[in-house]
Amino acid sequence: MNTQLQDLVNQAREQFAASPSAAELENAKARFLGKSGAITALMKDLAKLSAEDKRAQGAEINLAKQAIEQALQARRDALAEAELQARLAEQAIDVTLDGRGQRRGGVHPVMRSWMRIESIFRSIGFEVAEGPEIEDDWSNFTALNSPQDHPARSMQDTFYVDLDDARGQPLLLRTHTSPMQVRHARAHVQRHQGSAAMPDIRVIAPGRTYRVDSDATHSPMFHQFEGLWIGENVSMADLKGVYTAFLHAFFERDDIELRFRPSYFPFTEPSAEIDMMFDSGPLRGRWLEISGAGQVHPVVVRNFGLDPERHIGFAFGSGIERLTMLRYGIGDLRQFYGSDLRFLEQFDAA
Ligand code: 2U9
Repeated sequence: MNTQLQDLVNQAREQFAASPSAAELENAKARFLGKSGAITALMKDLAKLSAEDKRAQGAEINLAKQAIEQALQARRDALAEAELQARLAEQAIDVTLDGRGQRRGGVHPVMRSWMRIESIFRSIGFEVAEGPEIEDDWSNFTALNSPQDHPARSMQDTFYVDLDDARGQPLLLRTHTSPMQVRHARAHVQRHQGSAAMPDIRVIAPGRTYRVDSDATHSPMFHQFEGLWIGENVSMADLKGVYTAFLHAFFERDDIELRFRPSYFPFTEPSAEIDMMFDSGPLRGRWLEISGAGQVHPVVVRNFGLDPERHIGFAFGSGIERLTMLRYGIGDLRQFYGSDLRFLEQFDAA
């Protein structure tokens, strides 16, 4: 190969080696082997030579062309290999790492209480009603004897939803599960319309509720359950009997005393706060507020579709977090919502 061709081959090798990517390598290739590349130009010049020189020169150019093609292929292979290695390094997994394993989940302490409450009340003949967390104004307030602009509404400052329902009523996050009780009671009354004697309404409504309230003992979202028993001869004495039986079962002990303190709720009259006291243990001798309750207000009974002169009964409402805190001796409500496994794991075997 003459020195001119040898120089060309060397130049090609250098330029290929200096091409850092496939695209740049293709540009370098075009400078030698492309339509207006150096080798192609030499081929064209052959036309001017005699047949003998053409053969000799042509053979040399072909040698040079083959050398350049070889160098090109070698560089292509090297670039592809480098790219593969880079990708492998980027996606490398350390197969010597320990596996993540599978942890067993546990039931949240508030849910444990919820489940206990349902099973205790079912065992004494109550149904369980659950329903929506977004309610309309009538079901959450008006049906429960808190008409619009009634000052009692401010006892339950609530979250309004930026929408009205189909009838133009404001929608809100329920402040208690009472609207579910109203719905259940109305359906019960309709189902037994026309029959000689209506079976008693006996139902609890557990669920998430919402209020504008936040400190160590109040959370904007909390769980409560409400109970309702309506019949023809159901009294506050029955309320005391039912609630005492519930507390004995819930805390799994009988040394619990109860007292009713007069109070006010728009949906009950008379109304009471229920306090309880343990006769032993660390909380011994302290009255603890545990629930609100009362005889269902005649306006509410009428909203069930019943005659309040004939149908009477009681309702109560208790916070599930509060009961859970007393059962396990938890001091701060916010621990329930912190998702701290060290806290939650303590209840796995409870
Ligand atoms: C209907 C009629 C009346 C339910 C009641 C309370 C008193 C009460 C609070 C206790 C702690 C809610 O979780 S809490 O903040 N509840 O004080 N609730 S009487 O009365 C009803 C319910 C349904 C149809």
